[in-house]
Amino acid sequence: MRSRLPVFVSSFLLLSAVLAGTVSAAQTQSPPAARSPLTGPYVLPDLPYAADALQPAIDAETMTLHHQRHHGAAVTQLNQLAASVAELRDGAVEPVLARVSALPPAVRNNLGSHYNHSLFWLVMAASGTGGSPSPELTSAINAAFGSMDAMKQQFSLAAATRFGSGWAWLVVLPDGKLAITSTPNQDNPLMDVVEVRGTPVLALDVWEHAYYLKYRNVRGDYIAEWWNVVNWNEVNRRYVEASTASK
Ligand code: MN3
Repeated sequence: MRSRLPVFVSSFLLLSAVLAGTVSAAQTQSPPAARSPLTGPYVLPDLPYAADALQPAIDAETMTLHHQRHHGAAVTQLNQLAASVAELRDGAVEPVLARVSALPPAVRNNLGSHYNHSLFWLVMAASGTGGSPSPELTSAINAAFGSMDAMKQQFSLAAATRFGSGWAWLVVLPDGKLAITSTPNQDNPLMDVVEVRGTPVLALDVWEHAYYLKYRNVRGDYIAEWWNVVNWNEVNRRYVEASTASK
């Protein structure tokens, strides 16, 4: 035991120096360049389908670039940020989003991107394989919006009118009701910086990188086609999970 003492003492001194601000936390970690999506706490998830599976709604080139380059870049950035932001070291997502206002803006952008895209891939499926809205979800949609068509119209409008880059959401509010909202950039309804907070059950990425190769500037056509690849089985599952948690 005695032989471990010097290590303990030097660790203690280093920790004291970090707390005192004389050594930055970053200096105690691997240099950022050494981190990658394969070695950091955050990992780029595989797509749950082939890159061309959602055609014609989403073309294979867009899907590959979107997943590998855009989502991939956010994961790489997060793993670099984890060197200096203690909250990111264990790969946590939801609890960090809930207090993101207290953290550097890069956390809001990159952890938002990672959460949003990870969800986006899952709430889509090849046309004809995503099932349909469950009786429970349908009944909640009817209660909140009047009908499935009215919900789709309101969601599509939120997506179409989001100025610049952002996302449209169907969320379960803390009181268990459904609502539609949209957020700019990579913000999402789990963050403590948005107007409407809730648990997302459906998400649509309306950044230009999500549709420009195929649809050019016509975001409305992308939104209309996208409804054909919604994975209702996953939305149903998330609705049950979120509405149970809100009770
Ligand atoms: Mn995107």
